[in-house]
Amino acid sequence: MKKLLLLAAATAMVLPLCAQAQNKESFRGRVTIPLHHGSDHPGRRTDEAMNRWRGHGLGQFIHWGMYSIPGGEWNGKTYTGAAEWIRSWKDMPNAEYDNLYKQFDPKGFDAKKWARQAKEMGAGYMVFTTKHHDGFCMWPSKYTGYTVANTPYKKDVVKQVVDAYTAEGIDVHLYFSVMDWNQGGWLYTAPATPEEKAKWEGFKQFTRNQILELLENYPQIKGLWFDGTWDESWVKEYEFAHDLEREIRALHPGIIIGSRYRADEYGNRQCDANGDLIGDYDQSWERDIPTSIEQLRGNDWDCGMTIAENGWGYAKTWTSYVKTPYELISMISECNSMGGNFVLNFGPDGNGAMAPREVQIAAEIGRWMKTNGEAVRGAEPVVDIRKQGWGFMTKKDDKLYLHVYNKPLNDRVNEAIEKYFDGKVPQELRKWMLKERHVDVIGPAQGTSLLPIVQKGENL
Ligand code: JFZ
Repeated sequence: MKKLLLLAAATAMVLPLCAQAQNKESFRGRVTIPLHHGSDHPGRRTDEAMNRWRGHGLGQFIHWGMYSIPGGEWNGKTYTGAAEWIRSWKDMPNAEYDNLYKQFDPKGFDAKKWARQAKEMGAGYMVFTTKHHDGFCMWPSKYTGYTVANTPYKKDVVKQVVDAYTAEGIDVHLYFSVMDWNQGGWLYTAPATPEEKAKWEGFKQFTRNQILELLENYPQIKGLWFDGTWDESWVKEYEFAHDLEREIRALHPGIIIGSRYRADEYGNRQCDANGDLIGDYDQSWERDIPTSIEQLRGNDWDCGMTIAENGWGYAKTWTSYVKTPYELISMISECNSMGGNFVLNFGPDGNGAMAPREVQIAAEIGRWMKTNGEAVRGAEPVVDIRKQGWGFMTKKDDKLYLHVYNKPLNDRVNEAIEKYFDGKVPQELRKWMLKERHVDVIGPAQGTSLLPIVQKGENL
């Protein structure tokens, strides 16, 4: 008996959170180390702006910049890396890339058309590249000449995107790369010499100026999506970055910033030294989906996804596997079943036209969202029913949605439906049941759609 008690005490020390449920008295609280630049709010934000973001379920990412002109090809050769990284390819001289802006005059660019298409697809928000790693600014920044104002096109692209999407009721978040291959002060490693230090200080001010400029120019935006923050130079600027973050939040209450923006004082990125998420949502699930909701540890998250294997900017030729609409739609369900927003990327060409294959994918997703969007928008994960092999579940108010992708051979979905409905399976669902505890989810034929069906059960 004594031994058993000792064992229980030892377990309690190792697993204080589990022990808490069993024995309140032995739990002395979670041990954390004090951090000045760690998470500002362990756990989820529950304010209106964040609840709205969480409810989007589906978003659109757009990568558009000078890389869209070569579209992954130069001098007849195809770059097999991500098309927006073409400048770093040995077969493309930097000087040629850095002069592409002189030909930027996208006659086919129509932000309203993009916004309508995103609306049709069912996107609740969008993320737009204001400045990628190449440093080119899609808005007329006052702090560099390398902007859209100095192209033949001249007009502010970011403004048109923000206005058009906002008018469609789609929230806009702005992508901003801290790493900047054009600004002379950018460094990969922490500055060592006095000259480097001076240059780097200039770069920090430039970065701050540009971010504040975006906030001032486009006050309607709902979030900033930071990238290019992984190098030592920026990781060591945890104090500067944190101060700037506070400044941004004070200027723009409710703004949403992900976990990729800054590090803590120990150099930890995404999560701080205590394991708490830095920022408002977990940005580390890039082209990746967790296998279980537990991996997210209660944090909000987004999943940025490319249609091809990799590559975000326009590519004339996709050199890797291209996902089908069916796969992409199942990813919407999968991410939403774990509370994440699925953000699908589009890469318009140098003329502002969406590639026909992307237009078609958006339309297919839109067709599915039209019927099934209510199982995505504002829907929450279902944590009290164990994950099912046939697909995914979401819920909203008193509705349970079954997203069926792997139809069982016997056409029946056996799931713990009774548990969810507290033993009283509602009439609505009963009519799909072939036997107690078996639910037929095939339902009436929905046109000729080959796309998966979301079955809803209403708790009447
Ligand atoms: C970055 C960019 O380099 C890329 O071009 C694109 O804009 C994408 C959205 O973001 O790429 C990353 C950044 C982070 C990870 C992977 C690719 N990551 O944390 O796994």
